[in-house]
Amino acid sequence: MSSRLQSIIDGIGPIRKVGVVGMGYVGIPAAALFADAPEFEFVRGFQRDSPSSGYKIAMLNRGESPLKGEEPGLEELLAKVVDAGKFRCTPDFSGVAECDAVTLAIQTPFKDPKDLIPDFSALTEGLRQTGRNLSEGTLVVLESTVTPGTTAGMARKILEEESGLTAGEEFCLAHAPERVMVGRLLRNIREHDRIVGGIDDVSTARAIELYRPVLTTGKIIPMTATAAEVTKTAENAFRDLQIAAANQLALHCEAMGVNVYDVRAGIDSLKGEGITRAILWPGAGVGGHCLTKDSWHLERGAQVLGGDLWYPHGAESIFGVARMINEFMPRHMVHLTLEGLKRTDKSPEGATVALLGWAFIQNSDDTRNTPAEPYLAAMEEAGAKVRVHDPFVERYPGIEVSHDLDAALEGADVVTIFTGHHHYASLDPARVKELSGKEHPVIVDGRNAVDPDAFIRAGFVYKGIGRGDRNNHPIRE
Ligand code: SAJ
Repeated sequence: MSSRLQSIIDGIGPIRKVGVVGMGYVGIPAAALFADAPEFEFVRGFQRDSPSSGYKIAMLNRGESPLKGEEPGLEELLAKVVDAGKFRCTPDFSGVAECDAVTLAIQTPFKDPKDLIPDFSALTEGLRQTGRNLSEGTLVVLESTVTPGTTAGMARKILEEESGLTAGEEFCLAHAPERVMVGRLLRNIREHDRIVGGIDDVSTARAIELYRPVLTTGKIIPMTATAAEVTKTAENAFRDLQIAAANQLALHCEAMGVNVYDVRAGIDSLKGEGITRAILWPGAGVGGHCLTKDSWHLERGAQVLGGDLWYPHGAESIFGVARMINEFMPRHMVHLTLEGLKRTDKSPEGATVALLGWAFIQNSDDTRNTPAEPYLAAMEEAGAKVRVHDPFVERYPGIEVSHDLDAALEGADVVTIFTGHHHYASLDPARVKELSGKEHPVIVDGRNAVDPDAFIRAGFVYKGIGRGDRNNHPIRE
């Protein structure tokens, strides 16, 4: 424990002034909650005045949220803290010098997951700006999801270079990974347990002081900074693994002529204290900003940090295999589509495909890393004409997204359900067939959205993920 750092902090006293770098899905709710806590005097939101995000500064200073979609309580909270003079957003990073604590919530995508090299450019820029204005005794917290080893490694190095101060001696440094989820940003920060990991005990204690006031039912879970980084990346790697296990089971069930959803219900029935199976849902693929990258952060951490990484020689990491299976599912949707067309002696060349659902997750407009994209590319490669429908998505670069379901279904040889939007559960087989104008249109269900028998009775060729019990049904004339 650094007594020098502790005495500097004792001289400063309790955290009163907070800075949040990065006004996005993570930073905005965090800043609003810090500003609403009576323990803190003011909160500064630091946002680069860039062409893509600079507009947020004025919006936030009017108490308006620049985030899309419904976020219960956020607009009201922002208006409250702005009116109370407790929160302001600024592009001027010199204000970091007045802060007792600064959190950084900046995206860390991968340029290309294959080479496992994350794109830390935005985070690096935020660290440099923070370091240049850092005062002695300030606590710096990374909230972004980072490769294990980043906080005590790259981040520490940049902050020390830019400030001339020494982490653990003259300023505190910690990692407190975000667990926000779209649609429940405030609730998650208040109610989820908060992992808080410092590079030393003094930093951990100071970070606990920062986060405790914003938690309601959530508890603080202290650990080291690197353990916190591993926890965050692993909690998403485990979810990706669970989904991959459900997807592999679905493929097995197709091969064995079994309905995976019956099997899933059976497995899920095994309950009781200490017994868990937590089987998730098979589907058309895994998109989003979290699961598609966090396993690679974890793997890279093990490679970069791992000293004697003992693993079965030549065996691929289970998390890497999980990623491969989840990335395979859109290709399996192509296979089911081609098999369906084959049953009606149709070639994909010139076929019309109505692709229902472009968002990566049901009842959302979020399209990040949508698994529908590789499916569309492969079907167009096979010569099909693909029309995309999504009731929530307004636009997507290079893709025309229709909100008119009837128009999308008009003349379709194939109807493919990629996202489990509630709109698709009520598709009427007779209506869909009439719109398609085909004797035996194909329906490919990637999210168990429709009743196979209703469509088979109407003369459709049905194919569904995991539906080994229906995928080779006789075609009704
Ligand atoms: N998916 C499946 N089967 C499932 C669950 C999801 O195929 O059983 C697919 C979805 O269709 C989607 C993708 O996986 O394409 C990701 O879905 P998700 O529910 O994991 O949603 P995300 O990507 O927004 O994950 C976030 C994560 N939250 C944070 O990183 C803070 C994750 O840790 C949460 O568990 C998840 O939200 C959640 O549970 O909502």
